[in-house]
Amino acid sequence: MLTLCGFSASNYYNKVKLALLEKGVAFEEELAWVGEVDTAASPLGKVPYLKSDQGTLCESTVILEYLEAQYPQHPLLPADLFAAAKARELLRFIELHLELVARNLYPEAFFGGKVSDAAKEKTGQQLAKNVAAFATLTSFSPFIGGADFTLADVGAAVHLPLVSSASKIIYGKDVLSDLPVRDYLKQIGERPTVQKVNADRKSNTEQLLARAKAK
Ligand SMILES: N[C@@H](CCC(=O)N[C@@H](CS)C(=O)NCC(=O)O)C(=O)O
Repeated sequence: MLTLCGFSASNYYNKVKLALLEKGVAFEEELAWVGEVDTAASPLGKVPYLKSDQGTLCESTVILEYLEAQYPQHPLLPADLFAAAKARELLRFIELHLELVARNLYPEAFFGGKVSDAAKEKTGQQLAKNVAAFATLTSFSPFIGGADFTLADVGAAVHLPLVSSASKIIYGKDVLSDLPVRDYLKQIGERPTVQKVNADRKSNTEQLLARAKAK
């Protein structure tokens, strides 16, 4: 049995959770807040990490690749190797060039902290450039990279809402608003798997905020 460790407010945790649900692979969840992580499994103390009969794995994309290879059912990568690489390209873009850049804004956007004006400006410039580049790779017809739901959609489902809301809160404008992201998220939000992830995210976020208040 696989055990997914972390917490459901985390977008990286939800990326792996959504892939497991889409693939129909049985798993259990183990709650591990930041600061309570088993660092033998995740040496940087980050979530998610996966426990399996063979040992533990951290880094969400590594876990996704392992799941694809180990559980071929309901594939989330096309059989054609080039098409699969294109899906990975899109996933990498979303994570590295959108989510990780927007993450600079999260302390102020979501956690009551402060981000300097210089950091906001630099992040805004990077996001503008990266969103324009990202747009050239997307299709939204109907899925983010084309006809099939792939790992790129798994990443998009959990990361794009945060990029949108963080930029909206900090700049008063959603950096993704020129792309059909809202309609796309609405459409994939109809999948039962995405609904489950989002419902768990909401209740876990309430727990997270209550914990932060109590500290
Ligand atoms: N590259 C990592 C990123 C995971 C990550 O940043 N997780 C956040 C929660 S969304 C975390 O654990 N942050 C705590 C920390 O960095 O100390 C992955 O893909 O798994």
